Amino acid sequence: MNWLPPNGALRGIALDHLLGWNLSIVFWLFVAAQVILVAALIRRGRSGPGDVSRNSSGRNFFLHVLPLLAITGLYLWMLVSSHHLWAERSEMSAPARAISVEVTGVQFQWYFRYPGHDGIFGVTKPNLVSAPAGNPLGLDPGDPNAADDVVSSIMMLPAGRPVNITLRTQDVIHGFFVPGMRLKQDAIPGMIGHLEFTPETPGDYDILCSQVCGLGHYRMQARLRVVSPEQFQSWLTARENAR
Ligand SMILES: [Cu+2]
Repeated sequence: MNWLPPNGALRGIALDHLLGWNLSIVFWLFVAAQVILVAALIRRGRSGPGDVSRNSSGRNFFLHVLPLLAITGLYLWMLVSSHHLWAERSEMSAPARAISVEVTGVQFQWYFRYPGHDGIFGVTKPNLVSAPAGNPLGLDPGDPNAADDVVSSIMMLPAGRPVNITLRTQDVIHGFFVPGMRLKQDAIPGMIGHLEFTPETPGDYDILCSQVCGLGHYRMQARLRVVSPEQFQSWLTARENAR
């Protein structure tokens, strides 16, 4: 899987391996289907025209039922193993330790909001949304919970801590895509999405939009910076005090 960008998330390598397994299984099933198809055509060609009485009723089990059962078992394994891994990745073993971030897609930018000291996201109102006035998410100044909210255009995260993402969009469908974290989910208008992962390796990662969301789609990019817990705390504190 060396065509994938370097992984920085917990269980990311396991996901890559599963992807590799699934792709190779599907590839060899495809090859086997083509071989069987060609072999059947050759056999039928040799038996001559009009000779359609040959059937395999006595060998039904080995020819039909057994391969069907084997393939069903294979697909069940793929289903169960991927669900198992997804549950492991999303598992919030220590919810109190998880850090909450709200991700909002806007044509053509990503915004990241941290709830601040109180741990509660303040109320936002669509009629207050104004990027030129410095309030791109429409934070309500009348709500005390909004007073310490931090809004950023870069996503800062501490390494080794689970992240609980709330995903929103202000206009059209956007796709929150972080290849380095093996993360991809659509933000749907009118819905709130949830996504969990744990960044492990400090560094910079690309955040893209995976849905063609308009003329500026190509430049809808942001940066995820994974730093040490101390660096993250000092960044967050500086942002909170700046408000
Ligand atoms: Cu977009």
